[in-house]
Amino acid sequence: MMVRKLNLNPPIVDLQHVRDLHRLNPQLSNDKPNCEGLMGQPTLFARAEQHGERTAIADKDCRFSYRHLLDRSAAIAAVLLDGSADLQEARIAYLIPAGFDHVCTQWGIWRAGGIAVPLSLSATEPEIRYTLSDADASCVVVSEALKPRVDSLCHEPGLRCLVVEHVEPSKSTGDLPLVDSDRRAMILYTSGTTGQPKGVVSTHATINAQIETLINAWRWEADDSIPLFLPLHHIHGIVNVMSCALWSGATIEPFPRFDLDKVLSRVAAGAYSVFMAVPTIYVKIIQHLETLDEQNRRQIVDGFASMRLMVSGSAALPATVHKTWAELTGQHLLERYGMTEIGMALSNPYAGERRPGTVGQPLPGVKLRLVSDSGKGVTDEGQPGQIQVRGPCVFGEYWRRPAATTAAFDDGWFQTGDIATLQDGYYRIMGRQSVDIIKSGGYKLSALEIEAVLLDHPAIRECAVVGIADEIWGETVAAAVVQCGNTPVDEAELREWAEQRLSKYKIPRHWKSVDSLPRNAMGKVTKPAVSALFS
Ligand code: MLC
Ligand code: AMP
Repeated sequence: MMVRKLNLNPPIVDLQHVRDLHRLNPQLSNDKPNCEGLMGQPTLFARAEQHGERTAIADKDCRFSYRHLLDRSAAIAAVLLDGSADLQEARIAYLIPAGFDHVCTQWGIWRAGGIAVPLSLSATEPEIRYTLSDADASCVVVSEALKPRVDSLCHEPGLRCLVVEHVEPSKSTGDLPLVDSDRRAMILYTSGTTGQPKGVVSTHATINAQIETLINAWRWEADDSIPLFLPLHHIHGIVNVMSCALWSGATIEPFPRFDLDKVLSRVAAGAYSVFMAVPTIYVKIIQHLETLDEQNRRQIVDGFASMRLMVSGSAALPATVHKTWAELTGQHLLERYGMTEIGMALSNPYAGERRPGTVGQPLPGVKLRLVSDSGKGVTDEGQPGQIQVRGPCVFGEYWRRPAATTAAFDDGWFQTGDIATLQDGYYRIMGRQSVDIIKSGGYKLSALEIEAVLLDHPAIRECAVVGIADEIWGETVAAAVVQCGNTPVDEAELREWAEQRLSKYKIPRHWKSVDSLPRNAMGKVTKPAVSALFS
């Protein structure tokens, strides 16, 4: 894969560009919440000052206070600045497991005026290379243990590599820049209906708005405690869990990944008041509980029962799972709907009926409408329409893709591509417009991206990737392949080859070798017919 030269010199903030963004998404200016921080630093840090000695992160045997976070992130900011006054929105990527160093790095980037680009711990080298190149990152911050994953990239001209453990605690920090809330803060890469992932750019104001609406709707408190096991290159883990907790003065217990036994032993110990996960995790826990003896099961169930809030999102929670969970624990899971580009948009009520199979009502500050195929607003009960959203939570732009940004908005409304109905005051997600988007275990995958990689295999002439309904994963990836020549393509060899190029969760679980792909009269592959091959 080709990589563009990485740029050492961060660009000057383009104020005209900021103004253009506000024109495209007028809500960025109109509904701006009160998010100016003390002394020009983002609000999160002013709040952290107030939380002072409270425990922010309980990591194995160590407890880190908000004061520790502020001190350490200032030291990291100073090293990133390296004598300059302001990173001026330079893109700083980071590959660090959940924990103290992860948070301090994200905060350090923000405090130095940079744009945070979190990398996926599951990413392969070509995927990391793509992200660094697309974001035009000037620096990658990495934990010592993960350094081998980026070693080969650190020779790229213009890319600085920084091992986070090497940042000296005593480093004098000097003045940190003033960072206005309209400045760009984060780029999250998301798969879409076009081949390669796109960077979703959020400003500090957008992120603050995404946090504040959840703090109010779900009544976050300083006494809350939450496990953090979701990946930190996606909005669910970053905003809903990590940032909401740290905004509130609550405590996070980080895990590098979802480790069922470790998480459940802490649940049994009554460690948490809030729990947020994707539906796959609830299904996995239910299956696991069935294998336990009564005493162990009871301890875990009691731990869940005593929590004040349990949330499910990122994919549809089957009504049967909602019901089973309620029978097991007495907890009615609060299902909500969101997206990288818009934060959280719909939520069942904190107080009030949480209706299984629905995603509730618009969150405070979120304006939402349903639009039919013909472009008309849907007003009739039970009629489907595409969800469109506007408000201060909505992102500003796809990174360096002005045409894609323009195409994503309809007169200031972001077009989600998700179809919903409204009945009895509750929204219900009915599906997606695109057959090329797959949701597996809460991860959004692009069939086109996976197809493009598979087509690079010398033995594959054609292929079509689809999502197949699955009880645990929601959907799993399946690939129909037409091989070149007569030598059969070996599935194990294909898988191993794909593992060098794609994150494991993108690799097809089902393969089918076919003589030709089903196509319509226009010669276009018909994805429903491809799905039928696997039924
Ligand atoms: C892991 N595997 C997956 C997978 N996750 N395969 C398909 N889809 C996935 N999502 C693979 C592993 O690599 C492994 O492969 C095998 O499945 C079994 O692994 P496991 O150990 O049993 O699974 P685990 O590692 O525990 O992962 C499951 C999971 C994880 C659910 C914890 O997928 C996860 O963290 N998902 C959350 C994603 C997320 O945060 N999405 C939010 C996007 S933001 P092998 O070959 O080794 O057997 C968004 C907006 C919003 O959507 O509204 O929130
Ligand atoms: P992402 O782009 O990774 O942020 O994923 C966002 C997508 O996840 C949305 O566009 C929806 O398709 C899906 N999604 C999120 N929450 C739900 C939910 N509660 N029910 C159904 N789909 C959901």
